Amino acid sequence: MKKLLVSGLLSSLLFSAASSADVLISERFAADPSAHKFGDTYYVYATNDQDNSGEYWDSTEWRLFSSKDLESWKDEGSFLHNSVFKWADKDAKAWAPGAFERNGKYYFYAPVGGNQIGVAVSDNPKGPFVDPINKPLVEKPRDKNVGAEPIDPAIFVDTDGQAYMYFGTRVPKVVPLGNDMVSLDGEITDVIVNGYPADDEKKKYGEAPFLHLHDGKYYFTFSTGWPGQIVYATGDSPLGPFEYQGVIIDYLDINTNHHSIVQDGDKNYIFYHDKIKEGGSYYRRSILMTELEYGENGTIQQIDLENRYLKYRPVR
Ligand code: FUB
Repeated sequence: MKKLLVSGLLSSLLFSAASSADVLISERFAADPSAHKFGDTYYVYATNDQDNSGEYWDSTEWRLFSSKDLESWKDEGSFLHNSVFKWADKDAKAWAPGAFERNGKYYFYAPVGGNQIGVAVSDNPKGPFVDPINKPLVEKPRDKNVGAEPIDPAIFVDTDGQAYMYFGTRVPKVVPLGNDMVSLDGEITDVIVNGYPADDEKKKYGEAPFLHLHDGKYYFTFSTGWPGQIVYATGDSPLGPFEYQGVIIDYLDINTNHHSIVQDGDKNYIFYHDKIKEGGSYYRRSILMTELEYGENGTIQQIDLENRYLKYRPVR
């Protein structure tokens, strides 16, 4: 009897650990999750690693996944090809996207190749998307101060309605967007992060910026490089400056990392990629998600990578 009780307790403990553990959102290889909740559905816009050459991130289309409950996931297919951008090179690589919903329209921000970011719009999160401006939203060398590579766009809209796009490698960049969400409304400036761990180049900004607001503080999160930790810095304005705080996801056994955060009521979730699935590699990555928790004084608790319980459940 005592034994039964103990094993019952153990399995319920295991079950509750599993329910907050890492969920694999697809059996397909995909990366660079831009996760959102639109209405009652979660969507993840992603880089399509399954169909690249296996030797580089050279897919030319983006993939979409959806879920009603964050437990079971549906593959919505390759919903957008770079050919939607008529000005783009036909072999231009479809890299880490961003997305945003505003006034019933869905905006998709996409690095095409390493020098341009395009924007596409749709009435439906699954598309079809069209290019409303017929030119890159950001382009090197057309625009000043885009940095080494204008890639990895992420959108944040502040409480006053002002939208910002974060992007860039090696030096993080930010630019205000117009109310139409498809024009720039100011200069591209550098995002300043102070207080990095003492002179450790590896801890500095690499790529994959993201911004969110929690309890009145602005959290600037990013990957520190190749390989990268996902770290966070906080500030009093979406434009910074930010003060380095610590690590959210430590180095994984892979040369890139890329994340996004979904706020859903009082729950928060982090989506990221790893090469954890069988057959995985630097170019064949898998998207995972888990709960993100805040500690005291607005700290973010580091994700426990030792005890990941991986599961994948398709929508039937
Ligand atoms: O998927 C190609 C590139 O790898 C992304 O743009 C980076 O963020 C890195 O994840």
